[in-house]
Amino acid sequence: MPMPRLLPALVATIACGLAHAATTAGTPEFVGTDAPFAANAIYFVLTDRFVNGDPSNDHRDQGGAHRTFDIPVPGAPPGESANIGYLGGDFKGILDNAGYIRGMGFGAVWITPIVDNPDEAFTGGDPVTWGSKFTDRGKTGYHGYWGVNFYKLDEHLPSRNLDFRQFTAAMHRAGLKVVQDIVANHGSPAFSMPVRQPQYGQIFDKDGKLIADQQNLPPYRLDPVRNPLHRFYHAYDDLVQLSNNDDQNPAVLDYFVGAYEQWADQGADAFRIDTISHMPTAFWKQFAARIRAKHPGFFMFGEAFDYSPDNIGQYTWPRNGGISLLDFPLRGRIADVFEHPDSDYAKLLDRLYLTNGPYANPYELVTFYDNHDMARLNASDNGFIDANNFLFTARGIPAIYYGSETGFERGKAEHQGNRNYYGQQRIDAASNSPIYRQLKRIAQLREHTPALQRGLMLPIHFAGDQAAFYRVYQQGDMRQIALVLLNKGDVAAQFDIGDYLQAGRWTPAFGGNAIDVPADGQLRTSVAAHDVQVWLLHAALTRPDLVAELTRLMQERGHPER
Ligand SMILES: [Ca+2]
Ligand SMILES: [Ca+2]
Ligand SMILES: [Ca+2]
Repeated sequence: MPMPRLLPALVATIACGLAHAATTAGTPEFVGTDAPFAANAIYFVLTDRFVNGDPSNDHRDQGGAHRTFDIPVPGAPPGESANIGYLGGDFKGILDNAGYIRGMGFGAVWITPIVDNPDEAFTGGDPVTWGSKFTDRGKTGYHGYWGVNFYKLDEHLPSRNLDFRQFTAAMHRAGLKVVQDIVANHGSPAFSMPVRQPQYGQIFDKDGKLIADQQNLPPYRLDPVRNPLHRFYHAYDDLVQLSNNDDQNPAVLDYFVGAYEQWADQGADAFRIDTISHMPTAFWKQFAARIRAKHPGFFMFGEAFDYSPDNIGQYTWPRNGGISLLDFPLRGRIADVFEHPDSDYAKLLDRLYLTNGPYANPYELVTFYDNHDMARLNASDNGFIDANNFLFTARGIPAIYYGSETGFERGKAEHQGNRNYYGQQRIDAASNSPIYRQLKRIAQLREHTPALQRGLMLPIHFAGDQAAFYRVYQQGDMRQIALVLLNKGDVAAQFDIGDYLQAGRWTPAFGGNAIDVPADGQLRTSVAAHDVQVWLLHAALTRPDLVAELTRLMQERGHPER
């Protein structure tokens, strides 16, 4: 941190003066974020593992001696399985279930990378065994993160009359935005193969011309000075055997800006950026500026797989490109709290960073409890229900990994079933799961409640099995105060809320009788075990201590360097 400690206070003082000047004219604005994308909750699909909507694009005979379809991970215990081949999921499978996803209360679907990946299983690296990490031998590009031509769709994804442009258009008609997962740090595994394999370590341009080739050489043997095909890469390694794109080479930036502009032009609504911390912020600043020059306000969030907010906050700052992030630091605490019934809600509090935190805007972070790169949440059904009740009411943009709505493969890491095929049958039976039913209830509430999407968050009680906080959205004609009460205990809990409670008629969002709260009164209610209540008041803010606290939250909302 290059800034002296004094400066944040100075900046806050200036901001305070500005906010004051702006608000004297009318009703003050209390908003967590104005980013339109934050209105959506995200459903994250590993496309190949969701639903096979079109068997004609499965390419089951692909790869010859290194075939690519249906490759079980060896060493599975009885009754368990994992797979490192393609299993057939495609655009059609997602589109066929757009109603299922939309109906659950999601407004966006994040899909794994769509670009062309190698047509053989990889023969280098370390062998994939049950539960192993950072092993790739025998694996295919079913996950999409091993791009070889970033301008071309992988052949497993589209169907007749369903290319990417047609897919995004159909998703939009179904009320869903498409978040495209993008990679710029690396291509495919590029060395350690016993015999060189086609496409691995190579990159092709828009016209199919070879523009980079690691030639199965270890990075230190690359010769970018003399060999033009080596110039795309650093001559040192980064992640396992993956090629390491040279962020200093302007041709690399041009290539990726061109590719991802193409997909944005074809209807991608937002980007999730893979391995963002493996490229310097200078690269991302230029990348974001060029994408947004054509697509103003284009929302992007990065994956910096790091639980330290000190390390990752910088990516969100405007001077570094203003790219939001997956909220890893909060994710760590969410897993701690909801995997362990005896945990304390207070553990979440200090990872919210609601004032003077490390992020440009904590309300734009994408919040989650698991994904494809870590063990799925290892919680009971009640643990999932409690986690979802928190995720969909607290600050941030919730992202749910496919299958979590039924507790699919809970606790399982990558080569233990984390990425298993979900399939139409499980989707059709999802409503039998109590996790699904409660998720749908709270996600639909968020969908209809601006304060829960983008409102300021004011915590009032985080202790033991209970949490209580306000979410406040006051802008233009919209004036909404939500009081959220969470109980993760096994018995009903009494809440007596008086702190900052504005007088008025509070209505329970899930139905029931309103409560008329007098001035300096209390809202008293009992929240059932593993349940949530949200009370709403639609009125301008008048209670002085509440207004003062929200004004402070507003002024100190982001990092001083924002
Ligand atoms: Ca298919
Ligand atoms: Ca391919
Ligand atoms: Ca790198």
